[in-house]
Amino acid sequence: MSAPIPMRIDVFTIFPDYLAGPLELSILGRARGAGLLDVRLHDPRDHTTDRHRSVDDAPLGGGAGMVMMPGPLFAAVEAVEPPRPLFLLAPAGRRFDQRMAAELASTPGFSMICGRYEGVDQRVADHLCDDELSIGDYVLAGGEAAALVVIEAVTRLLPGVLGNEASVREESFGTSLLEYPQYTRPASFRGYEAPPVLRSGDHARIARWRRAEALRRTFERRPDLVDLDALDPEDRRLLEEPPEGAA
Ligand code: JCQ
Repeated sequence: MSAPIPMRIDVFTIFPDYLAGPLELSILGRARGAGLLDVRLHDPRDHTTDRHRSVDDAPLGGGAGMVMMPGPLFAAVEAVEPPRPLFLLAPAGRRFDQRMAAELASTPGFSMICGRYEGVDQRVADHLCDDELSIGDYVLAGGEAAALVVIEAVTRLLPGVLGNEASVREESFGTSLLEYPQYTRPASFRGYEAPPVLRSGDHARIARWRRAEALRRTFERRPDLVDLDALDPEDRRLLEEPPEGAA
């Protein structure tokens, strides 16, 4: 097999060093080394025109804080014509989730702009970006940590990145279930016992137990993920029957 074309992700950030370290390590470092991932960092400060290389200015109309200027961001993007869609990372964006990670992983690439300070000139969202993306309902100091989250969630889904492709398949069986609890040796640790079923050697029983635990946990912790009416009869039975090993 010939080498695949790597997924290309362009990131526009005034702190490229923030991302450079993590991109060298673990899964991201390996994916890049294997030619599966091509991340390109661009600094809007390299596209400033004034003596101070300014990327932000006071809000029009007054008020506290600083706003990222459109000029350096437009110029940085136009200098490379990065892969699209181009996303602005912002708390007001569309929520990034596993489904979007899988969708993006199936494309040749995409790009992200990291906002900083109190915000970004609205014309960047309106006339430069294709969409706004949020990784959750909290406010970061800037989009860099959010960009890293998106890059990592997408990269681990790229073919050839994880050693064990089965683990990606397995975690998505029934796409939206939480995982069953995992144990390793020792079976008894400080008097805390791993579930005996896991040492039974009965693989069908173990599979049933794991499925039941995944269902039970999801129902307890994330009822929003479970559509009881859509459960298949076997899953419904597993969810209704008392936990194995219960008194
Ligand atoms: C992303 N969830 C939170 C912070 C303004 C574009 O304007 C802003 C961008 C940020 C950085 O992103 C986040 C974020 N998803 O805080 C403020």
